[in-house]
Amino acid sequence: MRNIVVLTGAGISAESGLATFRGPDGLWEGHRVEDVATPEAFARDPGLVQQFYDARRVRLGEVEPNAAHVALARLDSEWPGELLIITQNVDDLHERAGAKRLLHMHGELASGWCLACSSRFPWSGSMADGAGNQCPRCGLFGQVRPDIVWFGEMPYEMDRIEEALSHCDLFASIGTSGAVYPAAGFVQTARYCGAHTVEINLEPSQGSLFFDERRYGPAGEEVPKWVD
Ligand code: BJW
Repeated sequence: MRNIVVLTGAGISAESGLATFRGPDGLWEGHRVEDVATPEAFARDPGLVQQFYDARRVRLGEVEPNAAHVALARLDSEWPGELLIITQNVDDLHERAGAKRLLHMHGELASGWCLACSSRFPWSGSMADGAGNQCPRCGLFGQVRPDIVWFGEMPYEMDRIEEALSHCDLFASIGTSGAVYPAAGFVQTARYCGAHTVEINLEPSQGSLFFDERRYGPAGEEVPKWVD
């Protein structure tokens, strides 16, 4: 066993205090994620969408990585073979725990994207506040959007992901419901290419039948046990 790919979703950050999307607390002020995380929603009501991400950016400053993030960072630092952590999460808890071999396929809360000049840059403030929404590169106001992959948009680094999936020996999926593609299909790609597949979740996901091994319980307990 040499090459490992780990896919993470909102469930790995739940014990840090960040709400998942489709759980009982998965609504933001009555909105489903499918209603705010789309280019159409942003075109219709940019203020609402900016407030959704502003609130999550503020919340991110109040939480810490948990034992599952720490265990994966340890795996990253100690594993001698290839390893790639693909997170669907837009939080920065993996990197704050020390993970290095990591990519954010759905973007990052702490990144802004200017629609006027197309540049991307670190972002920590509010975007809903028009006076604060100034691109640090071109200087225009009101053109910075969250650097987040919404429904209908192409997730980041798909070529690198496909390449890693095609030659991994072990694929682990942690804390994701398997409701959103293309990430939900990664287990089938890895399995087709010969990998052993493991699911770690509170309960069986929508794709649970595609996994060779299933471990059910809180990520903060199950991930350290699996890494050990
Ligand atoms: C715990 C726990 C604990 C709780 N311990 N576990 C095929 C069929 C039909 C539709 C499509 C299709 N292919 C594409 C689509 C369209 C669409 C899609 O998938 N729609 C579905 C609703 C069907 N996909 C897209 O539009 C994507 N783009 C795309 O496909 O481009 C074209 C393309 C084609 C071919 C190749 C490549 C590309 C883009 C998707 C963008 C998703 N964006 C969001 C929001 C933005 C980020 C943000 O705001 O944060 O990303 S949606 C939201 O869902 C977010 C998440 O990353 C994503 C996944 O959610 P996740 O992480 O699984 O969270 P939950 O809440 O669903 O589940 C949490 C899990 O944790 C649960 O299972 C709990 O049990 C568990 N859990 N506590 C362990 N303590």
